[in-house]
Amino acid sequence: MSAALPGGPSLPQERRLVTAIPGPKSQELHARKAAAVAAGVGTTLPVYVTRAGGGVIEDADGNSLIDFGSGIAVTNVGNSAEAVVARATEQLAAFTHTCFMVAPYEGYVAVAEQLNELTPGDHEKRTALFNSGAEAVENAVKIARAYTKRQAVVVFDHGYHGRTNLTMALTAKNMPYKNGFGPFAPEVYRAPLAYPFRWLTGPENCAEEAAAQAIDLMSKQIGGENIAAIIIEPIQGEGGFIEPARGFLTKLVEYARAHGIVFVADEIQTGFCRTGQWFACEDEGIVPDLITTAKGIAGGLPLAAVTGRAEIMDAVHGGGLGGTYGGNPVACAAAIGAIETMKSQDLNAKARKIGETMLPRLRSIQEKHAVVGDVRGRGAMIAVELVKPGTKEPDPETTAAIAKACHNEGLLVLTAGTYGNVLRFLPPLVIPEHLLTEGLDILERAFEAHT
Ligand code: PLZ
Repeated sequence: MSAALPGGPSLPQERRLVTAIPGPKSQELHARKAAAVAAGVGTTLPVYVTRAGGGVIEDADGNSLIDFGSGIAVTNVGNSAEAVVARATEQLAAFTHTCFMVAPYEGYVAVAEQLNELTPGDHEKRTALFNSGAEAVENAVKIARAYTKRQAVVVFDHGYHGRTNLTMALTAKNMPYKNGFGPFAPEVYRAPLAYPFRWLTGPENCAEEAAAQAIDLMSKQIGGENIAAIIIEPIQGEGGFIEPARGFLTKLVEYARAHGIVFVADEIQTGFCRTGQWFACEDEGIVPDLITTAKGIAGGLPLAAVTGRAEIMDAVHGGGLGGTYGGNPVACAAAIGAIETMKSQDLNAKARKIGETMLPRLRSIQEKHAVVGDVRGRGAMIAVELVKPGTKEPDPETTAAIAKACHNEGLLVLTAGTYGNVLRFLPPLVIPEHLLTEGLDILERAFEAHT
């Protein structure tokens, strides 16, 4: 093993290309990957990482790339953030695992207390911890079913909730998530989403019309009294950073309240300061009954949670929730460090500032390039949707070409969307301003070269 220097915030905050992307060492590692790792596990950009921190990722060839991905909205506090490293290291040396269900420890309880306090609503709450986002969503369904004694679950077009069997059923997109992996879990119903850019009658009445259709589906096809949970991302992540038209979420909450349905906000991608607020549903004053979190919660360590109304959470019989690793002590220590960092560095303000820098630049790109159909997002969760000029026909080819051009220039960007035609930007919230600007310059040049 090579004695790698520590990454984290002390890593030089600069873009530096010393080889083609990917360089020879990364290519060599990628050949090893092909021979050793299952082919189904894909890679967006095969540069093999040695260190990361602040707004950069360093690779095995000594290249330093600007990070506009945060490992899919995970390293909101940056990679190897100081407080995360300090607390997780201390915990590693004290003990690594006892299993909370066997012999408990304070870190788990402390994370639950923090989540109960930080999530929307001042009602009494409880939290249960898990390992991944999908596991949190599955458990939210279990809890809602136990509480309501009903079975049906309502999700939305373009929604993403995970890759396990139940969450595949909840996820909308076939390729690559579901194709060939059925049969899927029953009692899952998909309703229309208020997608302003693609709503057939235009964005003006989108919220109202989409809500009416969703409510019609719930009342006529399922029956409100049979629905355990409505699960929705307040801003859809994998679906293409779709902000439901304002008013849509509120109408769903009203329907849920009127019919005793548990309203679940999946804030796995939107949570922890990503959108400039602790949780995206705060923006419309929505108080979910249950909220699922993961990703940004622990600065890169695997941790997830379901937090919600005490009476709902406590409806499950003793021993009904758990798992060997859920709320692992090292992940909990990291979460405490991450939350501390979000507070002390006011990462909500930083996320809003990132949005204020990015949105005007992207709108000016939109003015010059007709391929940009829509620019949208909140805080540091920003996207552009690409279409064939003059139409709304998705343009996944140009999207892929621009992403590749950015990668070649040392800017890591991700794509998303049901049609693969969305470029999404999720920089770490601690990214220095000069890297954000440089990244946007690279993106603009990529649009100039490819459209
Ligand atoms: N809910 C809203 O965004 C994970 C998926 C990447 P896990 N999104 C990234 C991929 O291709 O697998 C996600 C999400 C929302 C649930 C999940 C699932 O979280 O931690 O990946 O299980």
